[in-house]
Amino acid sequence: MAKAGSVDGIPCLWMRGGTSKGAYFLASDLPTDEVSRDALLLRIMGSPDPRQIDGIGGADPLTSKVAILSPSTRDDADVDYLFLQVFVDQPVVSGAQGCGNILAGVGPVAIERGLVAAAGEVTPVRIHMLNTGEVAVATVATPGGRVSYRGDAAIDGVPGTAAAVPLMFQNIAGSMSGALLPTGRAVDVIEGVECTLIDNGMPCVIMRAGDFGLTGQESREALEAATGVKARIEAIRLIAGPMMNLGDVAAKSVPKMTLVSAPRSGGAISTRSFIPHRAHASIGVFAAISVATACTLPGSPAAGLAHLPEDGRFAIEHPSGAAEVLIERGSDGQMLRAGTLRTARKLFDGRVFAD
Ligand code: NQM
Repeated sequence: MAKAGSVDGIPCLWMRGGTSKGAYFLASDLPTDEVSRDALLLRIMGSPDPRQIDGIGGADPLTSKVAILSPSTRDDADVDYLFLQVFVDQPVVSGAQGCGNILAGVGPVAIERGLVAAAGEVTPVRIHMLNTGEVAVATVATPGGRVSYRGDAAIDGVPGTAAAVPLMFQNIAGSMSGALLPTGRAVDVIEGVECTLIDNGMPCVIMRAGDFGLTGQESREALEAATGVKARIEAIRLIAGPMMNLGDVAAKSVPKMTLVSAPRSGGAISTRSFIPHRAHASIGVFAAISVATACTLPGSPAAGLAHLPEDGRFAIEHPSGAAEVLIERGSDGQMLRAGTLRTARKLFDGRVFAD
């Protein structure tokens, strides 16, 4: 086995997972000590540097991501998955959030690397998400016992089609905040703005775009250029963090900040998200599930704008289309299950160098 940082390089799969891209490693190929591991990952991705010119990161938070896989420590899971966000322009590696897009690549990688055996035409892979402690089930196409990335599933934000990777989740409410609504309310007013502080897989603050003088249809570039709006949103985020049991969030990538407006393309609601300082090109998986859940909370900013679907399938509109998520609630309103459909693709399998 190659030693981390050695001249022989480190085995690495570079994958698209949903609308993100990242480096997938086996934990056994990385240092066990977190300080050494994080220093190595910064070096590999080329951070801190806005261009990540000396690394493989894509100079965008959505393409500066890492998944670390290991055999599962739980009986009800096949593989453990740790997600790490490698900040682009700061020397920070954070496990303080999960990622449902990078999750889409974990099942295929677990099979490619022999952690899970293919089982027929499709292989269900139970993934223990170490960041939040929950188990997701991914279904991977494995015709002839090999992972197939080809297929006819399309997701907005990714050109073309690929094999579907359905993802199902249970018990994700309060993933990092301890409760679906960490303040116990569907609406809190922060800095004069009505917000829903919610965590159904991802801590999110959901506000009306109109309360910031926006239509909610702005492009990613226009949002990134709106410095006054961004400063207001960041002031709200810094107050919301402790209210969501996340502590001081000044240097954290949570909570995500999402602006909602009425749907324009037949979906349930329209969104523009900050993750938290760059505008998202689409929307995160768990953020979309959290937004869909907020749409069902009477009196919340999202509920006032949403068109609720009858079948639990919410099309969450975003800057590059829509993400469909499934929400199932029990008769008592309890969250039962959530899910979505993603695709993933192996882009490169090789060794990455950090000397
Ligand atoms: O919410 C971006 C992404 C994500 C995270 C981010 C994600 C999720 O789109 O589950 O997928 O929120 O930083 O990859």
